[in-house]
Amino acid sequence: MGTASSTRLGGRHAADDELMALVHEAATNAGIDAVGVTDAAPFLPARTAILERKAAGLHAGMWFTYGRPERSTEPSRILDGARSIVVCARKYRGVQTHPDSAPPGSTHPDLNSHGITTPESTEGTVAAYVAEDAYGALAAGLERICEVLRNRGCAAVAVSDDNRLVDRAAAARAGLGWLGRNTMLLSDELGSWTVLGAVVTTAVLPVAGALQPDGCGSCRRCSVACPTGALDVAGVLDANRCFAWMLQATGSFPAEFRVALGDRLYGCDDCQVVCPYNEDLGNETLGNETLGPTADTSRQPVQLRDRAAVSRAPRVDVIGLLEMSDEQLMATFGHWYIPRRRPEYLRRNALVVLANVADPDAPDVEPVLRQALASTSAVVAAHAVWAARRLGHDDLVADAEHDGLGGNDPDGLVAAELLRRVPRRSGAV
Ligand code: B12
Ligand code: SF4
Ligand code: SF4
Repeated sequence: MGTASSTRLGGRHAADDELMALVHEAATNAGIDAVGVTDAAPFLPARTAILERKAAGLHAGMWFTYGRPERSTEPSRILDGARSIVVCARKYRGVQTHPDSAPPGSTHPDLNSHGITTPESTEGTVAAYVAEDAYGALAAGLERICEVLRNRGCAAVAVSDDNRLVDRAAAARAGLGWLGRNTMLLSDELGSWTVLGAVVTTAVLPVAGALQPDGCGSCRRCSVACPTGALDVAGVLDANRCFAWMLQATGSFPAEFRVALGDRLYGCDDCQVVCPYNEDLGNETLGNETLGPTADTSRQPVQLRDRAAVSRAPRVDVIGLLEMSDEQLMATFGHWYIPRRRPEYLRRNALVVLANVADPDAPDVEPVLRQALASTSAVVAAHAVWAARRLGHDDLVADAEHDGLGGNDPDGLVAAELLRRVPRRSGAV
């Protein structure tokens, strides 16, 4: 069983402290907000949790750490002779838009270098971490720490959001926070708007950072706010119901969740926005200030469904996205996790958002629907059928059928959409 408590303090050397001081200095200089150290013992509770979720089908076929749990919970598989893990958290700073720096070839000059804009009415929201290169900045910091350790003759390997390590379990064991009801690593100081990473090393470092007690208490805000009920069981996420996964999965977007998806284009932050530990980013406008983290919010209405309240969520114009060529789209959004690097999946997400948010009569809606209905991608054409019908543009579907819609439909995706009953937007004729 691993530990984060100070078990080696009695035999601690000045050299340990000096090395840790250098590690902290490297981390701080790289903008890392919290550092903890744990030993390299396997993460057995996490392995059990992964196996249980797989057995229950809650992983929805995801690979990541679920693919080979015996590897992702065993640090010595990352580095032979591993003795310690330096675990780091970096808080993302919120949305920084740079309207003047449009990517080359962008059809929408107001897209910034992260492809983010704030257009009039056809906008999709994007998870807050995407507004900046949170993982890139963290990875640079982890590399600095590796250099410090290698300079002392120790081997060191950096991992972050990598299939080889369960980051949250490592962070919790290193004392960086507790695992919340929403499964996020949370702390009093940083909340959960953090990305996590680790340096696995052969150095024997003084374990630092005591295990933090649960801070959720009787709070249930995240469970109540989750639009799909993915967090009904405390600390257990049902990925089949989680938008963050659905938006990254291959195939058709599950029809039963398309309307509930609302304007989410990439990722979902709802279970973090409502968390009282995150009040500095996102939920300050929700009007729930009087509720502390231990308040019982069971079935109390959370006003998150007013998407405007998520005032600092990054946004992308989905019309602009749908107008882009494959090359433009990948140049602008290629830093996102796009399944199999296939632009059709981002277009799929954009069509569902378009159907949920666009004014059906807006002049640029019809052209992008026509273009999508004519797509050679069955995924795009199928979701265009749904979007057109939801927006009351059945005539466009009829035209497309006349022009050979579904000609390239090996998996029957378009055929299935043509048979589906579509919930029409109110106001759409
Ligand atoms: C697979 C994955 C996903 C999947 C599944 C997430 C899940 N909860 O299982 C999907 C695609 C849905 C996803 C979504 C998101 N993810 Co993700 N994801 C991962 C990944 C690759 C593996 C996670 C994992 O191992 N899950 C397996 C399960 C068993 O572990 P766990 O989720 O940590 O669960 C622990 C708790 O449930 C706890 N537990 C068990 N029983 C109980 C009971 C109670 C009562 C309690 C309180 C706890 C508890 O023990 C479990 C094991 O430690 C990690 C990166 C990595 N390599 O670790 C990133 C990671 C977890 N994701 C991250 C982020 C940022 C996100 C999103 C916020 C992105 C977004 N905005 O869309 C959302 C958040 C959704 C959410 N509430 O989790 C960060 C989290 C940072 C943090 N502060 O916690 C990570 C660590 C990436 C990183 N390196 O920064 N993610
Ligand atoms: S990310 Fe969204 S859908 Fe997933 S558990 Fe959190 S609130 Fe629910
Ligand atoms: S919203 Fe409440 S229950 Fe959910 S993670 Fe935050 S403090 Fe815990």
